Amino acid sequence: MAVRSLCTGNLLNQFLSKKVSPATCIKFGSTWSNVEMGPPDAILGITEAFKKDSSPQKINLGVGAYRDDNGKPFVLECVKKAEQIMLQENLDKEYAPINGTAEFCLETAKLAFGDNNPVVKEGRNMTVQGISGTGALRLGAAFFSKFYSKSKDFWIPTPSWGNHTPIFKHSGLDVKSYRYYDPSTCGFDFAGAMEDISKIPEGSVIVLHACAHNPTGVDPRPEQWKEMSSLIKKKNLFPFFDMAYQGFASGDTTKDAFALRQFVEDGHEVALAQSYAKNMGLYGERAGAFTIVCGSKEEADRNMSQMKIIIRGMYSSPPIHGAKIVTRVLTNPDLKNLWLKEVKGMADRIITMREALVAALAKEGSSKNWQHITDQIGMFCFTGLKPDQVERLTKEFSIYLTKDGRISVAGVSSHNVDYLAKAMHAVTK
Ligand code: IK2
Repeated sequence: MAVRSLCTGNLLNQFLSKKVSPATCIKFGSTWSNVEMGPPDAILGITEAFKKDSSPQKINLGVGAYRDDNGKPFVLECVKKAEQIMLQENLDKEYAPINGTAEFCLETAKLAFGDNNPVVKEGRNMTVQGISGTGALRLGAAFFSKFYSKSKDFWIPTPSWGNHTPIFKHSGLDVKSYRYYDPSTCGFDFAGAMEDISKIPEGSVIVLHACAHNPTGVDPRPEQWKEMSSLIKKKNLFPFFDMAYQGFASGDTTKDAFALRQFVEDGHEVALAQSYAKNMGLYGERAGAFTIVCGSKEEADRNMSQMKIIIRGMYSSPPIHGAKIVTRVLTNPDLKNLWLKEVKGMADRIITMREALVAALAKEGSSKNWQHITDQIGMFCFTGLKPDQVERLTKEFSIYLTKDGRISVAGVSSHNVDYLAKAMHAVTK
């Protein structure tokens, strides 16, 4: 009976005359028989391969998740304390408002733009909770796709976080790219970026990593950001910031918000996606936000009403637990101070590991210039390793990283840094 309902026509006739088996009939006759196996995710697929490796020395430098010096996932103390408070409050599990709670959105906007920024004081920020940074980007993309009439072109840096292109394309936007990284210096191609930006058609959207650029770890200097801001203004481009690492780059949340705040001061109407995955270690809680800086509160209210319609049709309302943790941490002065110390602690450990890796490479006798490892900032380092060298690292040393030579420095520890340096030297000498 199952076979009869699954296959039709010639296939059914062949089955009835016993020329094909029921299994074949179901396989080729089923509704989804034309769905091909997709490739594993470029980043998350690495963890799957890492898990299967039985080497005791294996290292996972693929995914961007912070690890302590013992290679263990790290739950921040401020988060644990916030959760203890929440447990005592015996909270309910009611739905959040469509756009997230007002308190979460206000605190998140204050963190990005600054407590006394006129944008927040005048209520010109349309801020909604997003499902972490990815969800925030996706909401922004949906809003631009529907309401931004000047262009459908989103210009991202080369290279950019691998998920930017699918997120924007999924909303029907066109993704184009401008020069950013210079492989010859493993640093920022400022001249190339400025030249390309000057050629982007007016009205286009330009995507900027606010700090700790992923995957390169290469950020513009403050004076370069200022020049980029005035060119982007002159060209009438719309700056769309992705800030997934506030505090994680330098260890200072104010310093890491420099570019965003500079653009706002320069009079840009910016869009912003934020994430608490890295800086509060809330990876799986999916807490983030999307903001558009508007011309007035009234305009922000109108945008909000439309954004709520988009969210309602997508997932109705956001998850509550992570957002409640964030709100507790940011509104309780003791917890906030503890958080700021813990973010700095994570950033400092990463900076120390960069230095340790360069020192260990020198000790191995590497004559290559590895200075870019310490020049770059944030969770990732674009090592400059070529695909064949990456392949050797994985095959011969059980060290897992993305094909483009990116390593998550958060996966380096005082226990594995010498082994990593030895392996990097072996494949580059
Ligand atoms: N935007 C950027 C630039 C990011 O790097 C991320 C997080 N990426 O981390 C995974 C990896 O590259 O290994 C995000 C946005 C979104 O992160 P989330 O959705 O987890 O908040």
